[in-house]
Amino acid sequence: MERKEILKNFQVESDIVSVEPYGSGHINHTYLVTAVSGKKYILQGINTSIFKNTKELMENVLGVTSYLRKEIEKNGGNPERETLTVVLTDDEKSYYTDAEGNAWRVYIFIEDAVTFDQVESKEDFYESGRAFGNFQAMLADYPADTLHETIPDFHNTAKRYLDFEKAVEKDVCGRVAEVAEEIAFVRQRKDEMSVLHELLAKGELPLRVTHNDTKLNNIMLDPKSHKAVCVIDLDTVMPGLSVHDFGDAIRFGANTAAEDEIDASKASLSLELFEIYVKGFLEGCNNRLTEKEVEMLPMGAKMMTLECGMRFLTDYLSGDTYFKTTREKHNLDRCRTQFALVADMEKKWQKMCEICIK
Ligand code: ADP
Ligand code: GN1
Ligand code: MG
Repeated sequence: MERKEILKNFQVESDIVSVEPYGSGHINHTYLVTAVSGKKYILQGINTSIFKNTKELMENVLGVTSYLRKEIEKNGGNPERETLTVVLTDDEKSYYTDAEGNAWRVYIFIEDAVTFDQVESKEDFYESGRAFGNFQAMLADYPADTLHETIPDFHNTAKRYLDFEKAVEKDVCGRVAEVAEEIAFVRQRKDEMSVLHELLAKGELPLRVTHNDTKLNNIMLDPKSHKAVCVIDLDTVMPGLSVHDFGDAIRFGANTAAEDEIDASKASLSLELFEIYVKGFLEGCNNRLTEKEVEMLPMGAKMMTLECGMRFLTDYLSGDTYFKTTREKHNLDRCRTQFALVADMEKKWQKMCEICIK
């Protein structure tokens, strides 16, 4: 269905002049919408093959954003700018399903704020850490049992490993032979994959409301003040581990190479950025993390990097059906940068631990 037609079902201004593809997310189909008045919106086609239950997904988004709105007001902030605002449909629904069954939603566009696909300044990275930590702190008393699990076992690394082995076994594209080295890399680290969940099961790590997708381009920063404005991409807000939120941000932002760099030898952990992020994240969490959580931050970083690399590899083996790709072997390149980063973290392990517990 034509996108301007889709917008007619939402409470947006009627004179829309343009609808352009926007952003570099790997999952949803995002468009920047501009009205004659200059008012802007974000239109998103929700990826329903990944998020199977749109109603539950949007219940989470509305629940979390209305809670955050109150928290932000309490702190004297501007909720229209500091959290996402869902624009409802004409019949007051949070999303619209078109004739082909595609689900669409609209957010108010957050003005004078940008997202980065790589760290351009240390201060920005520190700010992003503070904001993701603060996001967790603000949701500390959110009724977690009302949240739907939008993607079950999202950061259950051991379960992700089983999915990976299934993809190896099926080898639907005949790509297994080409990635023998990467497969061996994963298998060598199999035993570590359950460590964090075991600590959770033993009650040594607490279950919190977490974001679960804390990469740098899921946070908007003010380009003038360099302050974080808004945490976005709330599709995976679910009960989870704080160390995973920390770790996913490190995986993306403290890597000296882009996630999809073709030359994986450029990937390494910047200990300087790691240290800055630790500081920002701990401050943002209001120093509420338990001693065990702080001790496990390096493990969170390593597991998120290994898990993500394994997910890219699984997708490559399965014919690139999950993550958006724009070139051949895109997922394989992504996998290789993640594994190179894991290997570098292993070399720098001692330093990473010292930084966290000092
Ligand atoms: P995906 O799940 O595909 O990553 P996101 O929700 O992260 O989708 O959106 C993709 C990109 O669109 C973001 O990285 C950001 O640049 C931009 N974006 C999303 N929501 C907004 C918004 N409300 N205001 C401004 N830009 C936004
Ligand atoms: C996806 O949606 P986006 O692009 O912010 C993915 C994350 C991965 C990331 C890798 C719902 O994030 O889990 O870490 O790509 N999101 C989902 O870049 O699978
Ligand atoms: Mg995103």
